[in-house]
Amino acid sequence: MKEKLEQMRAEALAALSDRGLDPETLRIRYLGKKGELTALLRSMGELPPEERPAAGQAVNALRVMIEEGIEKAKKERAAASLEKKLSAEKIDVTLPAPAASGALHPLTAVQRELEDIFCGMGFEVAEGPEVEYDYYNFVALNIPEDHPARDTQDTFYITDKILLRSQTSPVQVRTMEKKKPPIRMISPGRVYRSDAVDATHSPLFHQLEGLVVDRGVTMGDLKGTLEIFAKQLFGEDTRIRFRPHHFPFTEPSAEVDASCFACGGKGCRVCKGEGWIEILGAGMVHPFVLSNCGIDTDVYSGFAFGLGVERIAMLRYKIDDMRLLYENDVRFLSQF
Ligand code: 2NM
Repeated sequence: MKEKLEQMRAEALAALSDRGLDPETLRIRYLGKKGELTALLRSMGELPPEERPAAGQAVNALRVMIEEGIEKAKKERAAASLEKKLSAEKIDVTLPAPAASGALHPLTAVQRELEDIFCGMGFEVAEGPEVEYDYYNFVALNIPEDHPARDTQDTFYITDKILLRSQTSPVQVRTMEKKKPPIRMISPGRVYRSDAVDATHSPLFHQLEGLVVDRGVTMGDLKGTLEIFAKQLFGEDTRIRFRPHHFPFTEPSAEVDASCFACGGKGCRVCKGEGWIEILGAGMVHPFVLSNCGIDTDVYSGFAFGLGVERIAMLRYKIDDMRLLYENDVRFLSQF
């Protein structure tokens, strides 16, 4: 019995240290129902009773040794196979990205194009807070207390005096307060109005407003600037026209149309038969606005204009529903 045990211990030790052998095979070979150690345990009944306790202990000790050995071998195998899997799946983060590349969102592309046109004419880009004081959004801009734009129906108020800007003109006001003329600036950015979402409205949209203040700035300067802008945006053959309008912050004020880039002015579906497409609002900065900002109206005058970036993007890319610009559906975006 003793010899058998010794022999089995030696074999088991050799088998356990053989990494080629599956630990599960070893378990069956020694500890399974028909295993060698199980057989040995059974055969103990044939021993004389006085030898049984010692033999039992010896067999048990061997069983514990084999069990622990198998457990250890299993763990080593698992660790080795994990290591192998991990090194096979290793990702080299320094490799170049796959060839598929992203693109600018159409709104971003149009905003940059507009910025480039005005920067080419010497304008500087300025930004300002989207959470504004009603002073900068309305009061300084000569927008009266009872003007519909100031209604809580149309503007998102945070407190009595603080709101989400409904236009980017507060940035022009802040610039005029800070800087002495000459000023040539544009302010692109998000604006907020309490509008229900539909094909042409969204509570968040983007504006780009422009401002020029200097000695002797005239309506002629405004027309010339906007003509160059329209030609660069829609093509050299583009013409513009001014229609009288009213804004509280400009006097005189106008709505500005560009000749239709699709039909050249003959009338088509894009311009709804008009031959003209409205592209922006503009005017000579109201003297009240200039003096509110500390600018001497005896010396300086200015023009300003404002346009909706979504509107230009929709014209440029023939998009008929503004919601497409916000939904981020890749089937839409990947067309740009
Ligand atoms: C527009 C139309 C006309 C405008 C005026 C000013 C400021 F601050 F200088 F008075 N900024 N933007 C303006 C003028 C905006 O948007 C349709």
